[in-house]
Amino acid sequence: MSSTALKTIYLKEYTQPPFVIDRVKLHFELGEEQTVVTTTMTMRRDGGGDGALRLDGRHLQLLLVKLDGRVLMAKQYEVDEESLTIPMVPDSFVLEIQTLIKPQENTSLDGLYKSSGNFCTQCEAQGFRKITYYLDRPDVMTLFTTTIVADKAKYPVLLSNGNLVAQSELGDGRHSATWQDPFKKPCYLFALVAGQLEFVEDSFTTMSGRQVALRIYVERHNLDKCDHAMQSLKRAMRWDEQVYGREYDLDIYMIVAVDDFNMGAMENKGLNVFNSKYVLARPDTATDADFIGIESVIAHEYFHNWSGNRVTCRDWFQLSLKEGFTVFRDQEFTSDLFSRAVKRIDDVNRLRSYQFAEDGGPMSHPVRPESYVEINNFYTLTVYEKGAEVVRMISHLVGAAGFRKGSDLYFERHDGQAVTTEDFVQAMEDANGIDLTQFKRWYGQSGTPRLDCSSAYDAAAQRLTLTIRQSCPPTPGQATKLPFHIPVEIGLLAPDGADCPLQLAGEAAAMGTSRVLECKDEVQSFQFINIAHPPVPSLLRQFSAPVKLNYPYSSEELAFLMAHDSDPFNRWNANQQLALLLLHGLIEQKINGGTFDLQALGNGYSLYSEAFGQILAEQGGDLNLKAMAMALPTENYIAETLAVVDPIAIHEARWLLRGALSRDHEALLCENYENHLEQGRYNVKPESVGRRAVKNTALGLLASHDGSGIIELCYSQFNSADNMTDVMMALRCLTDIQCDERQQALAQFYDKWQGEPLIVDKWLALQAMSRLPTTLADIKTLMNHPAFNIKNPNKVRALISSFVNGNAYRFHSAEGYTFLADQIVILDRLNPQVAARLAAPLIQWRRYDEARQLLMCAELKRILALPTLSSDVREVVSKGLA
Ligand code: B3K
Ligand code: ZN
Repeated sequence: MSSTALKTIYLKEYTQPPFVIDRVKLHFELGEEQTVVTTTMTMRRDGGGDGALRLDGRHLQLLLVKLDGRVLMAKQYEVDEESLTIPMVPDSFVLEIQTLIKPQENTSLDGLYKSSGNFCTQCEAQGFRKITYYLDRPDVMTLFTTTIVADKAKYPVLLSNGNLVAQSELGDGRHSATWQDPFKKPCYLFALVAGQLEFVEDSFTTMSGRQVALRIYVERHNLDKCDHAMQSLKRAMRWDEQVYGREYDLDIYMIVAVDDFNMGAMENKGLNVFNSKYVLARPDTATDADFIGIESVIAHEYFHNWSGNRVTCRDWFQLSLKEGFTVFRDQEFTSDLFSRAVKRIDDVNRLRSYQFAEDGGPMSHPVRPESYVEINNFYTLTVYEKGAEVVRMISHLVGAAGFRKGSDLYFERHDGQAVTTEDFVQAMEDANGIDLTQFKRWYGQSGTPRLDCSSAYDAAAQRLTLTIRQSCPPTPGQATKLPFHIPVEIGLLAPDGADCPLQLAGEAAAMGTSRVLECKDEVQSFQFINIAHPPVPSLLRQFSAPVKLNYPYSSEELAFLMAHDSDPFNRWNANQQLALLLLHGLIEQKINGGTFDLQALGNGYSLYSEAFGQILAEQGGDLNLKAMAMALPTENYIAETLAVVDPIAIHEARWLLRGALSRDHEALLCENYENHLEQGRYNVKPESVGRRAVKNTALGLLASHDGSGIIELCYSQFNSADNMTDVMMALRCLTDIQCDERQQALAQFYDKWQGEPLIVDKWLALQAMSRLPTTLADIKTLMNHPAFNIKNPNKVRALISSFVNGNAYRFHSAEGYTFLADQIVILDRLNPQVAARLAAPLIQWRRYDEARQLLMCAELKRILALPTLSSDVREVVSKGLA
């Protein structure tokens, strides 16, 4: 896109497709110089009318158009940058189109492209139109037959969706394979892979007794890193049968790992293409977090087979229909297999650290957006993570059994269809006999709602009145909001720490000790009776809604909740809120020009420190939870709670508090380190992961003050560890300390792993996240290192995204902003999707002080002034400045 005009697409302008494609045959001749694609579509008009046929297409060289076997002359059709239009077509016809493309030159990694010499595709959302002219929209579902022809020596493996129905040798060194997909699908789920790949194989017997072949295709040297992915796939298949009653529907399920990929993975029917980061793992090459991430992404893509493929989206405004629901499904899978509380804390941390910022910034949009310029800019935390929260709230409202009834009805009613979020909610309503009309505002209103809560205890009446007032700040295009339907799960803690039985005024008896209050009005009061002593409310248990909750807790009350709340999420959250009170105090001291003085903050520090000591002293229990309780709020979440963000003050305040805790509890931390050293062979069972998490969190804390022997301890863990989790933590600590061991360890690590791209990414990311003052200079040097390649998104994420999104302390400077803008400009020409994503921190400029605002805006304006700019970057930057 070279002009400055952006074309906006609106949900309200949706119309049904005027044509149906009953069948499509695709024929690919893959070559080094060029690839020729022949597309044969059997089509008919739908819904009357006699309008022209307009097909989407981009960057295509059109070779031939045939209508019902007759070649059309150039004057019989029109071609522009975005489409091919044939003014006159009969009511039903066969259209054949031949296009020429150059996958080897495609650096956008969208459409057909090459990665490590192999051909692969990414068609969601609109990559198929870069392969051939087509009705590239998700509500056009078709039966696909795909033939691939290629040089056999270079591309021995030829894959597409569905079942392999024919193979042949062509005699000239080339061979061909034909795949047929028996399920109708939109073209965004089409996939093709051709290359030098090998596979590991396993099988799965479905609940109805069908055998499914499972294959993971990788480059030969990675064959020994597929086991975890394969086991994860089988666990996901079983879980979806048990929890949702969903069975796999083809005879083969294939996963291909590629190194160059814009996102995590893609759920193409029967042929998932994955970023190798979410497939490859061995104890010595991948961390615990990598193992858990692989299991969750493998499951996510598998779950899409029903929530996305069998039932797909009518249009791209409905993206959260498949993404929000599938994220919810993968979250529940991890909760069931790993630890519910830990998973919830992880997800809420991400939501509050990143999605809240998006929802409060210039790109804020509803879970179901109303308009977009570039759909790829809407694969966001809001559509995915907040979308999952919206599905989770429905599950809170209808309960687990009601949710299953709703999902059964949804899948049964809409199998083979392209539908909307309305259809999803309708199924939940119909299956449960409830009215979710008001609830649907969660799909249409953007912004993070705020709940202001207060309570009043009446000792004479033994009654507690809890008042909840909801509001939602204005967001772009939405000045005012209507009240949301919010499930707020609560409990009340008696002075001895036990949960009070809950009885609302008007109820005959108490029911349970935790319950979901349904808030629908701007202000609502709830009266709990038979409460003998003033209780401490535990609000928003399990984080039952994606909101910002305020309640005037004292430090003592928070310490009390930390110790006694029966809801593990809220125990952790009380810990975070108590730490936040301290951090806010410290940040204020710094901003007011003073020096940090913990003692000037009253008894807050002693309360927190005491509670922290108790956590360290605890024996047994969920060690993963313990590790999380040992961690202070993330810098990004702290920023989220401040009116004006000062990243330097935030980092330094947090660092000071870490240091103080670490000094005051040095002995206990050392004990925790020693007591949780691993015995036996590495495994990723929750207990083992938890032991490493506690040990390494202790190490990290110890490394945040200059205690004696810490460098030696880190360096020795780095050298002796038999697993990547321990190596990485040791190296991460060293990367923050200026010492000889830092240089040695970084050099040793690179020497050892330079042949493994995913491990080199870790090495780059650690250096980008360092708190040392030389970080930006080091990054600039690393950009010229053979380890870096700007065309590879994993490398960009490792070195650049880690820095700008995860190292606010070193990023927020004039040099940091200029550096980022420079990279966006370079990347825009290579890979607009990746470039647009990088702009996220800059468009948040309104959150900072005036000096930073000016610097950030100047960089945004510099980008926007460029004569050529992709629509991806242009949309984000122009909305960012609006
Ligand atoms: N559906 C894909 C994302 C495609 C991104 C297109 N820009 C992966 C997923 O969410 O499962
Ligand atoms: Zn998805």
